Amino acid sequence: MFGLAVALMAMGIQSCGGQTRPENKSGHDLWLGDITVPVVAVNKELLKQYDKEIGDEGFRIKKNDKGEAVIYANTQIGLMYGTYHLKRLGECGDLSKLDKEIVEVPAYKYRILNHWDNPNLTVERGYAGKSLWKWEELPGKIRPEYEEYARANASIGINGTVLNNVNADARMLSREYLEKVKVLADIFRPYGIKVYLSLNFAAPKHLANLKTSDPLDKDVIKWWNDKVAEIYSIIPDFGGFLVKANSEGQSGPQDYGRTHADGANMIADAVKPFGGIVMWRAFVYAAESPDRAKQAVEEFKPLDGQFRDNVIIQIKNGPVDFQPREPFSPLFGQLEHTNIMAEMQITQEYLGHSNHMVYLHPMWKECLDSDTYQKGKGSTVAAETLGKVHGNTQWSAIAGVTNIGDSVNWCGHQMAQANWYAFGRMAWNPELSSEEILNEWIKQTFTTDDKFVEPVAKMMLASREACVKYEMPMGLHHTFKGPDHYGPGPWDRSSRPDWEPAYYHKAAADGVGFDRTSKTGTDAVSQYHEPLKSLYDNVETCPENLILWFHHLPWDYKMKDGHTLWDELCYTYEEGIKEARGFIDTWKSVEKYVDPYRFNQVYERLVRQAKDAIWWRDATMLYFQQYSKMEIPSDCTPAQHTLDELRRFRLGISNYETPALDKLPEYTLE
Ligand code: GCV
Repeated sequence: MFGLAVALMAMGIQSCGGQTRPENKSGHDLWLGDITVPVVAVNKELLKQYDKEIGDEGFRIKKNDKGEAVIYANTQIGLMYGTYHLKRLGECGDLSKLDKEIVEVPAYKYRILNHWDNPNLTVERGYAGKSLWKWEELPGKIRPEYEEYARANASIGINGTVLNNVNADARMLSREYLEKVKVLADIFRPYGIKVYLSLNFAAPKHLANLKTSDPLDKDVIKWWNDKVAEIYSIIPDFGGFLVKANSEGQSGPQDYGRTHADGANMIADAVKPFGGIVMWRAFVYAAESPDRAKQAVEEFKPLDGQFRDNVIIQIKNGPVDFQPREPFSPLFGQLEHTNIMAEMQITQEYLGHSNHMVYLHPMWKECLDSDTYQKGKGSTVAAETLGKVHGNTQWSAIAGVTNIGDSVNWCGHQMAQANWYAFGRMAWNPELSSEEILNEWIKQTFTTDDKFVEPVAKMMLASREACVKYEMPMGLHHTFKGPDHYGPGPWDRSSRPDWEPAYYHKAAADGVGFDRTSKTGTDAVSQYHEPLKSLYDNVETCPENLILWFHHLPWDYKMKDGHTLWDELCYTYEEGIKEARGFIDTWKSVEKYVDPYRFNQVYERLVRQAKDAIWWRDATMLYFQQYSKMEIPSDCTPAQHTLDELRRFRLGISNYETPALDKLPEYTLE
């Protein structure tokens, strides 16, 4: 029997070998150390000759002739990753995999979490309490959570973290805050994690009272060069910057008549001598545009080839904004001479916050596996972002907007930790299936007993598609009420047309859906390469799960199964409701395998999720009914509220909160 040695303790791994359940010092639960590991010997060897195949972060694990597991790596960090891998095998009951040599190398070079945390401890779109970073206590007081966070990330291969919100407070670059950031960087360093910061493009004005922040102004350039040198004198391995510029009110180079390339290159030149990178976001859109989904390509394609080599354009998975289902962003297939990376959202901004159980890996994998056809078949989003399509793998990167806060279970919902875990594992190996990753997480977090693992995995694997069905099926998108992005409100109004649901669903007497076709619509389809362009353009071939993304169709349009579009929408919502209802039964059936605290935490949220599913259907279909004048089929769950009641309902939460379970519309589950 194999197992792990006490040496693992040095890695902060709790190899308990006995029967007690280890606790993190902070009392916060993680997948690490929840399950006992059989204890035997492990040797770790730093290779004397550089092994090119495994590089700086990879490792090999081989048995020696005494039958011990030996981890080989070129670096301490490689040994650490190998150790965590071995621990994972032990906890998942997979030690038989050691019968063959194991070689693991991370796919993406930069595997980065993005925190949208503010200095005042709020977290934008954060649903797990306040920020983990207690800025007011730093640098003096160090909380145990900081190291636990590092261990958790190291165990899944994360090697970078952007500590603050992309809607960036300029103060983060002040000396005062840099001293605080240094403390975190020092804690994370042994775990192979570099810190990065989001910058406010107008920092020269805010922090140094310069008259301008124009990226071509010599004083501005000097200010950034000096600031970057200061940062590296405090944090020698600082990773670089993430930038949201000229988007949603953030300052940027366009304020001075300059381009995104001018802005990004100025920062890139400053960090280049220190080995830093700039992740420049492509999340840009202006209120006047007739189609928000087209704007990233319109702005960034003309700049292709103008960015420095240490700039990576960070692109959200879909062309609009982290909706439950979007087609992949066409920008992934439009740049040839520019580094690109994907930004996934781990926090469930649009998928029920931390009230809903939604396992997100299938959504991310759907994006990474999508073929852009840029250089013919096989130019998948994964291949593009790994740099394989254009033969430039040096800057491969992937980012995930985290769901981590200071709540006792880190992510607000017990099951949401699976998304943090899955993001790391996917960044390490995008080929792993949703099921493989999920099984690992469940086994390490709860139990390896099949009677628990199988039904829970089945339920979680179905959860993303269920969420699409009960929130916004068939390509509907952005039908939320209010900027909190929790509940339905297809009628909602805002200060900008592109912040109103009607901009996206376009429901009217003649039908529903956004016409993005080439002949009658915005021609967004032309941003995709063939054969996708024609596939999406033609209503006959457009996948029905995206049909209302690309087409505006009459309510009585005949779907492939013979239903009218109206009935199909009703029945798809109904499936979502049934599936969400079924999750409660599944969870009840495994009660005896879970401690009461975690059982109840998940149970009460699953009940709310099922109620929210009916709420979504009621609000959307009752609203659409005003235009379609068609009846909801009698074999669907009856509506429990009138449209007027739902329109009057106010959630009253900020963009930093998840709604309390008892503050949501009353619904009865049969
Ligand atoms: C950090 C969406 C969110 C914003 C977020 C923005 C972004 O619009 O609602 O809260 O801002 O995306 O990704 O920059």
